[in-house]
Amino acid sequence: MKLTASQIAELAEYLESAHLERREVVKITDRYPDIDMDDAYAIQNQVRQRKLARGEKVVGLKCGLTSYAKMQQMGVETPIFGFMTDAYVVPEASEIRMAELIHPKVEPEIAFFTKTPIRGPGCDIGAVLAATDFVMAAIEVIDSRYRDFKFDLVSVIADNTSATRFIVGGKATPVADLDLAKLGVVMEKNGKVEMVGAGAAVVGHPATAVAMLANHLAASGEEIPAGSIILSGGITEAIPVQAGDSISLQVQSLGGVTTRFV
Ligand code: OOG
Ligand code: MG
Repeated sequence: MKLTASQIAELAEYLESAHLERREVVKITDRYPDIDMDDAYAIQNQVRQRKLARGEKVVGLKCGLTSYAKMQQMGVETPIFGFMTDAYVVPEASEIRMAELIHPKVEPEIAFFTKTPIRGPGCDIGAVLAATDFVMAAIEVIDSRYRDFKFDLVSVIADNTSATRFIVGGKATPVADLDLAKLGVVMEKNGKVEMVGAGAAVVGHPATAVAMLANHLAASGEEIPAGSIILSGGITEAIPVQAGDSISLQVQSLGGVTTRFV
């Protein structure tokens, strides 16, 4: 770790205030170029503590930069992880107010709902599937607190991996008869196809991303709790949205989910 406890607390306040006040800020490495991954997760943890103190409840966790396209773009080989609170949940087919966000983008994901805890180290696809109650189609809305949505790895980890909203929908489907790697995904904006992909774009298999999350948590003695929602990571690049845009995601075998920005 390169930062002191008070620097970590200060940066958590800096990022959480930007989130609450919906404004973009200079990325934290501009001021502290030596921040390492442990510092970054420590800042994210304090952002989480601040939200819990505000009365929010953690409902799930997310994996990010799991698609080969995004990883290559960022020059990284491991995904990043964040948390989601009840304040990030958007009911299916309801509207998302642009006034509550900075410069949002949407991405297609597969959401896992856990029925038993998932514990690393050594967690693999099988352990994840065995602990999964069902999967659903999900649209994640990401909204980096950094200026122009530009950041480096440690900055985005500290900023809770740009987490802000998510919508799940379609059919809650048990995984037993699904091949998640082969599921086709089509995302439309205003009725026009914008992104196509398949589950395998996420580290070969979306459940692998969840296993990596469990193994990451194990390093600090934590686990994925039962009853969690896990977003396994964007299958394609994220697309920017504006007021008036309708987004529709179809995932093969899982059905569709829609949302609208106003
Ligand atoms: C970081 C979060 C990425 C995903 O699914 O890859 C993410 C970002 O690109 O802002 O949620
Ligand atoms: Mg995502």
